Amino acid sequence: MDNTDLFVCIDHVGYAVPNLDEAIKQHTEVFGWRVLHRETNEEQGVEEAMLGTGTQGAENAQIQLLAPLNESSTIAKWLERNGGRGGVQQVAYRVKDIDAVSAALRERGVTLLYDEPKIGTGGSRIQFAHPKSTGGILLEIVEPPAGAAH
Ligand code: V0V
Repeated sequence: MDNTDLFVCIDHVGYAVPNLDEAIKQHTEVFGWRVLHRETNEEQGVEEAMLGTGTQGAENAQIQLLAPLNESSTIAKWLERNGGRGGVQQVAYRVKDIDAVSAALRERGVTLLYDEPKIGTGGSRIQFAHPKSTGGILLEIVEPPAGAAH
């Protein structure tokens, strides 16, 4: 796989937030985003919302609000380290073939967190690169579900 084939675009930027409803209120009423999708992901320990603009659908880059589902959630740990305040927790790159991109990244020395991709927003397949191997950014790679407008 050559360099030009790795990523399609930025899929979303993930913000850790202490309270999902309050964050949604701010991002919709102040910033004018709209909630495109909301779900709970038990495995990832998050309650989340995907935000987009009124004229754009999920094919465009989105904002992902991530609130902790419980105290052992990775988002709870992140917030604790950040003095309880929200902030950018991750950047997600969209890919067409997560298995091929994962293999290419591993070959290039990037540390991926999972042996196999896990299930993310809306049935997508997701994988993460550890911040220690990306220059300090928690990088998600996401393959949208088949049939999604991506
Ligand atoms: C930790 N570190 C980070 C970081 N989290 N650096 C940048 N961005 C982050 N988000 C740093 C931390 O400051 C430490 O640096 C070092 O990494 C190791 O810290 P740690 O105490 O081991 O941190 P943990 O235990 O919180 O684990 C970090 C990892 C964890 C990345 C392994 O957050 C993880 O498993 N993330 C992947 C899953 C995830 O984020 N799920 C929630 C989103 P020093 O102090 O050693 O220098 S779910 C989602 O996105 C979905 C469902 C979706 O998009 O579809």
